[in-house]
Amino acid sequence: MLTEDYYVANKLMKGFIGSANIDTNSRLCMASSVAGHRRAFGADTVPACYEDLELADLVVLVGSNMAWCHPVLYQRLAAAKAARPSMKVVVIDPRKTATSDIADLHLAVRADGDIALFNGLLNYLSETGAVDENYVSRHTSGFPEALMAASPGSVSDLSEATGVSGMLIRQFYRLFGETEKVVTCYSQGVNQSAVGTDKVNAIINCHLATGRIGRPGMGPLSLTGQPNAMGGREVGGLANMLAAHMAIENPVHRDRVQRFWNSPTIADRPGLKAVDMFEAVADGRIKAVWIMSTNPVVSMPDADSVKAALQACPFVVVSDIQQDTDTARLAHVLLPATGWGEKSGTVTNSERWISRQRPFLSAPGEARADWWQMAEVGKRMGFGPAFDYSGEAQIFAEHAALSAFENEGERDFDIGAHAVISHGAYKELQPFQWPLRGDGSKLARFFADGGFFTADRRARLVPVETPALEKTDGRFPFTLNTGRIRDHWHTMTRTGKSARLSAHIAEPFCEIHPADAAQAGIGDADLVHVEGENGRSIIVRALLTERQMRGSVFVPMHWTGETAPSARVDTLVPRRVDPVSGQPALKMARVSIARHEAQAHGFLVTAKRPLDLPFAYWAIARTEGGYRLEFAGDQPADGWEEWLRRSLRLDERQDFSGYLDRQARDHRLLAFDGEHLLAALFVSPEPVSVSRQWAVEQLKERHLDSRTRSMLIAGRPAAGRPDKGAIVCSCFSVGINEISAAAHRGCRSVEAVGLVLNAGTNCGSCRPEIRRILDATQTLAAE
Ligand SMILES: Nc1nc2c(c(=O)[nH]1)N[C@H]1C(S)=C(S)[C@@H](COP(=O)(O)OP(=O)(O)OC[C@H]3O[C@@H](n4cnc5c(=O)[nH]c(N)nc54)[C@H](O)[C@@H]3O)O[C@H]1N2
Ligand SMILES: Nc1nc2c(c(=O)[nH]1)N[C@H]1C(S)=C(S)[C@@H](COP(=O)(O)OP(=O)(O)OC[C@H]3O[C@@H](n4cnc5c(=O)[nH]c(N)nc54)[C@H](O)[C@@H]3O)O[C@H]1N2
Ligand SMILES: [Mo]
Repeated sequence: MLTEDYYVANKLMKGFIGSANIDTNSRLCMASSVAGHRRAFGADTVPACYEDLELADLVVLVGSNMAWCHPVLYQRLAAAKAARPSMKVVVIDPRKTATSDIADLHLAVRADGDIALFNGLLNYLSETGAVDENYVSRHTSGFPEALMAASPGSVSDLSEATGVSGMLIRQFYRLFGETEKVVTCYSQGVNQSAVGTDKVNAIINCHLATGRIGRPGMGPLSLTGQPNAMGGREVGGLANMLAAHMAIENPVHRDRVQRFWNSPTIADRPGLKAVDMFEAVADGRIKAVWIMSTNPVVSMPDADSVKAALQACPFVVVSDIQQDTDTARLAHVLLPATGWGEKSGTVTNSERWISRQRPFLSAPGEARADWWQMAEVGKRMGFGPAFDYSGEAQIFAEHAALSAFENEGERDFDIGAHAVISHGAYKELQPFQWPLRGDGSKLARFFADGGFFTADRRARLVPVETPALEKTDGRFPFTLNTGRIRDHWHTMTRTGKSARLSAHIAEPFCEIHPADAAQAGIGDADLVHVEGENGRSIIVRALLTERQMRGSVFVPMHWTGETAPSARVDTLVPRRVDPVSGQPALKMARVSIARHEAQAHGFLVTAKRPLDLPFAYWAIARTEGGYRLEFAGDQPADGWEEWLRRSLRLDERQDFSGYLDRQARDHRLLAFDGEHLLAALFVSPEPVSVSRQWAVEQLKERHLDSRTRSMLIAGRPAAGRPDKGAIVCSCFSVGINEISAAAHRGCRSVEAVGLVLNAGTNCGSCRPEIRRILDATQTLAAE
């Protein structure tokens, strides 16, 4: 959603329909940051900017897998550290992720142990004289109370509460205490928690107490999720906001916005937040819902209840750019929207820079801009003049004018300089940072000299209680952590269509510590059955790794009914929300794990998408020229050959070359169309060991002679036909075997690998993995 889309949605709902039952996807993503900012600063202000990452002497990354999720910014940080190695990076994450690649310290904090850690830090700063008394007394209130709440007595044992050794904690505290220029970045490991807002404030408290805010190289910096979550926040798209950073509870603000919109009504109280909203759909309080640019049947907690709610809802409208998504399938009316590359408008990034997004493709079919769809509905509801927009430029100008309307510096969000922007100027608009006021004044950073947006212009240090340790439950002994992988975006409606992006990780998985797996009798590449407290379960592939802490497992959020129906992880995540922000605790569910037994395991490479998949587990991914399918379950009643024929719509005349090892119960079936491979099926009672990348590439090869065909049956490359192994660099399709070979030939650095293979030289997001492969090769060589 571009800012113009969000603006029209919010105006239609709050000003004309008169309800605040509208929520942006930020509820799942940034709501705790918004709430934390508002509690501390009086407004949803991001005080710092990206340059601060380069100017800092210490960068603390909390609950952020920046290497995979903000790869461009991460590369900028990595470059800054490489240029100035004295700069320190600390990563705080229960898992050791790719982001730890550049970390001087990794604190494997236990789930939600962050508050104990930052409360402990506040204490330490106070005890060691690191508090900036001058800043605290001139610009803040609440310091004594915050310190009291953080007092050492509040936790019996800091190591226990955080899961981090005393030695590491002391190292981190000393570093933070001694370094003036500190930036603390945080993301979903902080926000998506039942104590998310408190986590945000525990972090901000440490910056306020040391006065390290708003100056070059210093400050808290919330890393935004969606490319334009910030735009959604600026127009007030959240159920509890109004518009242009004004508050729905404030009668002066309501009156002001209503006068500006010249609207018949104005929502006078916060609406239902996303989780409550779908509950209201479920129990019939809400009878019509318009879902735009989000796929809640996959991404909401307790996702099956969301699905059931939509199935029972009398009127469901979905605007999407894809015809088939788990949510679009439930729509009574499906509206085709223009997507990235086709639509025009503006977006705001994490450091408050607003940029134009310009279309370079024409809209396909009947697709229309999201704002246009809503404006047309507004007009037909009789609100003509208010929605009679000539284009995005006019919407943007109105949004800019509202930001400046009766704003005497009392509101942070002010882009009044563009209040009367022309179509031509909008077309040419260059990126700019907000605020950019009518008089042209700007501000790269906020709050170096106070000036907060509270009534007394002081920041609030919020007293934050350290939560009690979660009790472990005998039946559900594991913490389920969820999140993202490098090459997929959320519910994969776009990245899932790309063979290249699907090559890196083609299957849903569960990261488990090897010792936990051993106890549960789970081997690497087995399937795991993960069961949640709500009795629902998923089946995914086991990935044993010591980068995962004991007692916790990690499952990515991306797989859907389209791509792996047994792997929709949000079906297990309860509807537990942060009481302040309403953001769901998506990083913390209680689960049990067990080995999933299957009669047969299969791997299929096919030129056509297979239909009819009667298996307990399957996961499909695009490849160049076709698909790859992993599956496990019972043998179809009519046998593998008949199933394959049916599934791929092959006619009777189609011949199979086959191989059956009765003893091992291994089946291999190949189908060709002339010299091209149509399908290669490998079935075995154990997880199939076939080089996947090599097999997938056979779809592109010509298979003339029986020798290469027999190699295919054997499931391994013929001599002289290299197997690149699993893809590491998606930009240049470079596999792990090629990188290991380069390492054996003497490449010692990521740069050297880049020179010979190109790997890692484009987007850079595979550089941490390349380094790990080099380290592993060198360790092996040393042994
Ligand atoms: N490749 C890719 N990039 C993306 C996206 C994508 O889908 N794919 N989505 C975008 C969006 S919308 C978002 S919101 C961002 C998210 O970006 P991130 O927040 O960086 O990504 P996540 O993987 O959700 O979670 C980050 C980390 O939080 C850790 N974590 C879990 N629980 C805790 C805890 O209690 N404390 C701490 N300190 N850490 C914890 C997890 O182990 C995980 O490594 O990524 C954006 N970028
Ligand atoms: N377990 C777990 N669940 C999570 C998270 C997690 O870490 N763990 N993260 C949460 C977070 S931070 C986020 S941001 C959400 C993301 O969750 P969603 O927002 O539900 O996921 P997307 O796949 O980004 O859905 C976007 C939809 O919009 C469509 N679309 C794309 N462009 C356009 C457009 O221009 N117009 C229209 N109308 N449609 C368009 C896409 O095809 C897709 O169907 O997931 C949340 N859910
Ligand atoms: Mo997000």
